[in-house]
Amino acid sequence: MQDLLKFYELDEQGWSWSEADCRNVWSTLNLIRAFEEKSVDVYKQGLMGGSLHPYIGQEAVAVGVCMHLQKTDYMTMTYRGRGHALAKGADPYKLFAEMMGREDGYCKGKGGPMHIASKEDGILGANGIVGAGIPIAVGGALTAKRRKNGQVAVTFFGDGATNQGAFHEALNLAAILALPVLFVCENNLYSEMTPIKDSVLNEHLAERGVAYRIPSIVVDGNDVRAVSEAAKWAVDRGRAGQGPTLMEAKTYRQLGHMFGDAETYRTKEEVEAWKQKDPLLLFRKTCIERGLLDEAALDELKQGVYSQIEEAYERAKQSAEPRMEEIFTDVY
Ligand SMILES: Cc1ncc(C[n+]2csc(CCOP(=O)(O)OP(=O)(O)O)c2C)c(N)n1
Ligand SMILES: [Mg+2]
Repeated sequence: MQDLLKFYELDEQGWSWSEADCRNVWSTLNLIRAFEEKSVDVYKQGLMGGSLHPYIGQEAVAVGVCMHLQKTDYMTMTYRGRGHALAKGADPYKLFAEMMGREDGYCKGKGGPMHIASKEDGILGANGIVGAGIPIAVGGALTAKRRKNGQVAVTFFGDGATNQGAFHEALNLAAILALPVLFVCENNLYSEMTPIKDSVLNEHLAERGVAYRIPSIVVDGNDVRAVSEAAKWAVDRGRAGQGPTLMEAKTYRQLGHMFGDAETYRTKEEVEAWKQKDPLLLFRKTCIERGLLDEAALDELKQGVYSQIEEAYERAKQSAEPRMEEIFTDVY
């Protein structure tokens, strides 16, 4: 049974991305970072409603996985899900508009920062209920399997969500029906303020997939290259009708659980040590060391993305508030 558990190690010698691949990945990593930084800034000014759970530090997981998805593939994610939406091709303008309660937002401004859904992008929804997106993705995978068209479903959730019943039910059903779904557990070591070691005895959460006979991979979630290669393997299995995969990506959120969280539960040294393993920093270093992109090219791409985010925000700020006639539409 232990054969089902894999510790994914990147083959440094065999790794080869083109300059174009590196440009795309670097741009998307920065797109998410810039979007999240801007969101924190705007939130501080009181211009956004709801709660904001920043994704800064975990970007490599969304980018490494979503680069293997098509628009038609299904995806669910948590309240920390704007990064995943961007990685799957969502429009930053419509995301900002949603977060600011504007008519042009993905859910016409009624969802806010925690509830992004977009049919045209295959995004079945971010979710404020811990673990609730997991069975929804399994439903998407069942649809995909019946269509027999190679579609897959991916669900992103946290370490804390693996203690929810919905996680276990969803894994079992996906295993028994051999559904094309990739379960991505972003283990950022904390569930709100509770360290994972105080709630789970397993050293690796991927062991939980093995219990349901699901191939399960542990990967460095801050190395976008490793996440990408592991995700490719899993997504290809799904498309080929070989069933589900669980991926545990070890990562870290650099900011608090949510905006305004009193960070008394972890040390400055711990946060600092993880900042040294920042996913953008690591990828930048690789591009330079391998001679794929130089400092100037990396900075130019980064600046372009930061300007794009600034423009999207300014446009969203000027956009229309929902009309009074919309007050009872899309409300259940
Ligand atoms: C069913 C349910 N229980 C509790 C909560 C409160 N809550 C919100 S986020 C969170 C922590 C979840 O941690 P994890 O799954 O590790 O995800 P992370 O926030 O670290 O990305 C909790 C307990 C909730 N939203 N839903
Ligand atoms: Mg967590």
